[in-house]
Amino acid sequence: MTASEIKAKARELGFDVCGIAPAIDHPELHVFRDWLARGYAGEMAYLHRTAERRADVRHVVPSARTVIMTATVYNTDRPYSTECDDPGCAHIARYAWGDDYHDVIGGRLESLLAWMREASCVPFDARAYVDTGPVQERVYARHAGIGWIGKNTCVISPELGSWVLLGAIICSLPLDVDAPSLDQCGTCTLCIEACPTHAIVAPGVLDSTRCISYLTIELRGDIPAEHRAGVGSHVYGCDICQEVCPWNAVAPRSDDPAWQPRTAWDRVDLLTLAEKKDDELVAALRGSPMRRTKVQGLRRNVAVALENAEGTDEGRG
Ligand code: B12
Ligand code: SF4
Ligand code: SF4
Repeated sequence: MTASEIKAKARELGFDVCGIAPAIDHPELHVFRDWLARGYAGEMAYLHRTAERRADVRHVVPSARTVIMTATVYNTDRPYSTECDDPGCAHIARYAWGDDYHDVIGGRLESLLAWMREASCVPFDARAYVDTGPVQERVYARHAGIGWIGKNTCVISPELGSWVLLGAIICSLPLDVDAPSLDQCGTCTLCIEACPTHAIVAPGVLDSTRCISYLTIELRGDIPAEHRAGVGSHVYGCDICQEVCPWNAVAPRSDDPAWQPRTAWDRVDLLTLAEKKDDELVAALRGSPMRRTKVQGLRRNVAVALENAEGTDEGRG
C-alpha cells in the first residue's frame, strides 16, 4: 500500500485533499506550551490537560512514523457575514450550518483506516482523529503540504482557501511524506485589521479569550461585559478573519449534502431565532455541531446579539 494509493482512496471517500507528514519534532509544535502559559486558551481546560500528548503524536501512538492529514471543503453558496450590514441578521459560522463534521469526517476517516488495514500486507498501529483528539492538526497539515498556517492561524490551501476541516490518521507505516507548504500571506494583514475584538494579537497568534468563536462556543456562563459589544450579531462562532482573506475570494464550494445549511439556520434573523421554542431548537441541534452550546448557550448568545442590535440605529427600526 503506497502513499498515492491512500490519497486516491481518500479522494474516493470524499476528502478534497490528502497529504502525509512525518511524525517528527516539528518546530511549530513547541509554540503550544507558551501559548497556554500566556493564558490564550482561556477556560478550555482540556487543552491544558492534554498538553503533554499534544506536544507530539508519538505521545499518542508511540510507534507513529507518519500522520495522514485530510482537508474537506465545507463552503456553500451563501454570502459572507461581512456582506450583511443588517444588525438583525444572525451570524452562524459557516462550518456549523450542516451536519456535525465530527460525525461526517470521523466516519470517513474510519472508512479510510478500515480500507488501509485490508490493503496493507503488514499490520500497523493507527488512530484517527478529527478536532477533538490530542493532535495539533494545523501543524501536521502544514507539514503534509495541505496549506500554510496563515496570520489568522487558519490552514490555507493555495488551491482551496481556508474553508476546510482537517482530519488526521496517526500511523506507524513509513509512508512517503509530502513537502511542507510555504507561507503565502506575504505583507497582507487584512485578517488582523478586520478582527472586531482584536483577538489576533500577533501574526499567527490568537488570544482565544478575545475571539468571538471562543466567547460564543467554548465559554460557559456569561459573556464578560467588556466583550459583549464585540460579539455583534454572532450567535455561534465567527468567520470574519477568513471572509476577508484574499485566498477565500474565489473559494470553491461543496455540493456535499452534509454541509448544506439546515433550514433553521439558513439566513436566519435574530428575532426568529429568539422566538423559536425549546423543542424546535433541540430538533435543529440534533446531529449539528451547534449542539455543543446546547439550547441554553445558543439562547445566551442570541440575547447578547439582540442587545447589540437594539443598541444600533438600524436595530431600533
Ligand atoms: C482550540 C481550538 C480553537 C480555539 C483556539 C483557536 C486557535 N487559533 O488556537 C477557538 C475556540 C478560538 C477556535 C476557533 C476556531 N476554530 Co478551532 N480548533 C481548536 C483546536 C481544537 C486546537 C487548536 C490549537 O491547538 N490551538 C493552539 C494554537 C497554539 O495552535 P494553532 O492554532 O495550531 O496555532 C499555530 C499557529 O499559531 C502557528 N504559529 C505560531 N507562531 C506563528 C507565527 C507566524 C508568523 C505564523 C504565520 C504562525 C505561527 O503555530 C501554531 C502551532 O501550534 C483545533 C483542532 C486540533 N486538534 O488541532 C481546531 C481547529 C483549529 N479549528 C478549526 C476551525 C474551523 C475554527 C473556526 C474557523 C470556527 C469558527 N468559524 O468559529 C475558528 C477560527 C478562529 C481562528 N482564527 O483560529 C479548524 C481549522 C481548520 C483550518 N482551515 O485551519 C480546526 C483544525 C478543527 C478541524 N479539525 O478542522 N478553535
Ligand atoms: S474568528 Fe472572529 S473574533 Fe476570532 S480571530 Fe477571527 S475575526 Fe477575530
Ligand atoms: S487575510 Fe492576509 S494575512 Fe490574513 S491569513 Fe489571509 S492572506 Fe494571510
